[in-house]
Amino acid sequence: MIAENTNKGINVTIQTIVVPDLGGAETVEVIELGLNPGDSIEVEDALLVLESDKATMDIPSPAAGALVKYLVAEGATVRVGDAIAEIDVADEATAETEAEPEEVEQVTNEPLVEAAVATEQAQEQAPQVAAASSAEQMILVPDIGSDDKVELIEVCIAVGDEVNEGDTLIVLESDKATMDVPSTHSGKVLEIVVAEGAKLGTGDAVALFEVAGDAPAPVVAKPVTDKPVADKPVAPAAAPVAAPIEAAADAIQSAPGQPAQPAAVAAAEPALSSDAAQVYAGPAVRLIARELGVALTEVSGTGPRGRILKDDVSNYVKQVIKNKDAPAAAATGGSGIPVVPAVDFSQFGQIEELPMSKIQKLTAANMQRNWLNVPHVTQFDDADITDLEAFRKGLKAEGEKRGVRVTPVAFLIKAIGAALEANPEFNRSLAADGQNLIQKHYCHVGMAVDTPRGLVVPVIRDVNEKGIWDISAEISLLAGKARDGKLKPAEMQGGCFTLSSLGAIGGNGFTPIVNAPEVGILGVSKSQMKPVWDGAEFVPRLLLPMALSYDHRAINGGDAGRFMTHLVKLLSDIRYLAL
Ligand code: CAO
Repeated sequence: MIAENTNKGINVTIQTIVVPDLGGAETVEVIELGLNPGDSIEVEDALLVLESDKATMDIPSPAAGALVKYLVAEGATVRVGDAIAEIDVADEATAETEAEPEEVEQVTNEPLVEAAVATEQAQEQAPQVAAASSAEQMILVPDIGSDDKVELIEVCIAVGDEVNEGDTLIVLESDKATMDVPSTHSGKVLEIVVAEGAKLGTGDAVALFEVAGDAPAPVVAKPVTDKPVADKPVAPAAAPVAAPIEAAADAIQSAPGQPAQPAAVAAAEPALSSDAAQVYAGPAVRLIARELGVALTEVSGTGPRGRILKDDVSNYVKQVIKNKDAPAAAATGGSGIPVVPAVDFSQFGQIEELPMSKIQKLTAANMQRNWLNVPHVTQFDDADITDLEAFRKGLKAEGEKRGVRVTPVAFLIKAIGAALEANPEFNRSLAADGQNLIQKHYCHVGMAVDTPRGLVVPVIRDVNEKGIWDISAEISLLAGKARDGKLKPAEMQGGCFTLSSLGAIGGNGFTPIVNAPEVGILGVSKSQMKPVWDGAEFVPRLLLPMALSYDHRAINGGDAGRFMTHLVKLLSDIRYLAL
C-alpha cells in the first residue's frame, strides 16, 4: 500500500499510498477527496473514498502526518496498485519506519491479506440459501465474519417485489459500520421474516423468495475456516455478491485501535471532513445517487437516525423534476444552488396555503433568473428636485384642463430617455453569444406597476420623442390598464431600461433587480425635505433618493457614475431637458 521516499536531510518521509486489493473488483472510482494538501491526518483517518458498484471504501492513512497531494482526481477510475496519494509522515512515524521497515510492510499488507481471506470465505460460503420448497427459497444472512448479532436498520424490499441478484435486501449496522446485504438470488419476495430493529447474525433467515426454475439444492453454510491469515492465498476474484459483505463484515469486526480495514463500508462512519463524506447512506444508495447525479448532501434522510434511503433519493429526484416543470421553478432552486428545505409551518401555528397568481409565478421565475445571471452593482445618489416639484405643481391647473395628471414619474422617464441618449452604454444588451453588445437606437422605457395580481412592466415607447404631457398621459393609461389586467403583451415588450418608482409608497432606498436583457434599472424612493449645505448655510431642499442597478458585464462603474450624474443634473435643473 505504501512506497517510501525518505529525505533524511530534512527528516521527511513521503509515502505514496496505492490502491489496496479490492476484494474482487477490478476497478473502482475515486468518489471523494476529503482533504486539502497540508491537512494533518492521524493513523486510520480516511484519506479518500473509493467506490465499486457494490461497496464504498474508505482508504485510511497508515500513518500520522500531512497530506502532500492527491495523485488522482475525483471521478478517476483506479485499479489495485495505482498510486493515489502522497503523505508526509510525521517525524515519529519516520523514525519508526526507518527503524522497522518490516513492521510497516506488515501493517500495510494486513488489510490486503484480510481482504483476500474475505474473498476466499465469500467464495466458500456463497450462495447461502436453504430450500423451503421446490420453487421457494429462504434467503439467509451470509457470513458476516462475526458471531455477534448486528442491528437490522433498513428493510429495502417489500412483499411482491421482483428482486435481482445483487439488489440490497436489508442494511445491517453495528456501532462501527453499516453494510448492505445483497440478495443471493433473483426472485419474487413472498415473505419478509425480519423487521427493522431485529438483531441478525450469520445464517439468520431474511426473506422467502419464489425463484424462477427449479430451486437449487440447499447449501449448508460452512463455518469460517480458522486458518492463519498468512496461509491464505489471494483469491483471484470474489463472488460478486458475497465479497462486499465480507468487506463490510471486516469493518464491523474492527475494534478501536485495530488496523484500519481498507475495504470498510464507510457510510456509517463519516471520516472525511467533506460534506459528502458526512452523508449517512449506504453504498447502494450512494451508487444510485451518483448514477442520477444527485448530491446526497442535498437529500434529507428519513431512515433511522437520518439515514438516506433509496426512496429519499427517488423522492428528491421527483421533486427536482416537478420544480423544473413549474414556472416558478427558478424561485425554489436550480442552477446547482441548494434547495431551500421544505418546512411544515403548521407545526408552529395555524396556516393557509394561498395559490400564486400567474403574474406572481412569472415574476418569481424572472427575478430569480435575473438575480442569478446578472452580476449586479447598485449606485446611489440624491437628486435635488425642489425646482422640479415647484414647476410640476405649477402645471396642476393646466393638467386639469387637459385631463392629465402629472407626477414626478413623468419627469423621471423623460430624464431617463435623455440620460440613455447621452450615455448609450445603458441602452445596450448583451448578445446571446456573449461575444457582442447590441446597441439600441430606439429608446423605450419600462415602468414597474404595482397591481393586485402582481408586478407588471408596461413600456413607454420612444420617450425622447415625447413631451411631459404625452408621457404623463401614457403613464396613467398604461398604469390603469396594468391594474385592470388589460395590458397587451406588446405593451410590455421592447423596453431598453426600467424605472421602478416606490416614491408614492415610501422608503429611503432599495436595490432594484435588473430586468434582463436590459442592463440598467433605476429605483426611486420617496423624496424628502433635507437640510443641504449651499456653501454658506443649510437650506431646505427636496431630495429624491435614487438607486441605479446595472449589469456589470455590460456596464463599467465609470459609465454608471456618468449616467447617474447626468440624471441628477437633469432632474435638479429640468431646463437641461430642453437642450
Ligand atoms: N416622492 C414623493 N412623492 C411621490 C414620488 C416620490 N418619488 N413619486 C410619486 N409621488 C407622489 C405623486 O406625486 C402623487 O402625489 P400627488 O398626487 O400629490 O402629486 C402620489 O405620489 C401618487 O402617485 P401615483 O402612484 O398615483 O403615480 P406615480 O406616477 O407616482 O406612479 C406608478 C405610477 C405606476 C409608477 C405607481 O403607481 C406604481 O405602481 N409604483 C410601484 C412600482 C413598484 O412596485 N416598484 C417596485 C417593483 S420591484 O422592483
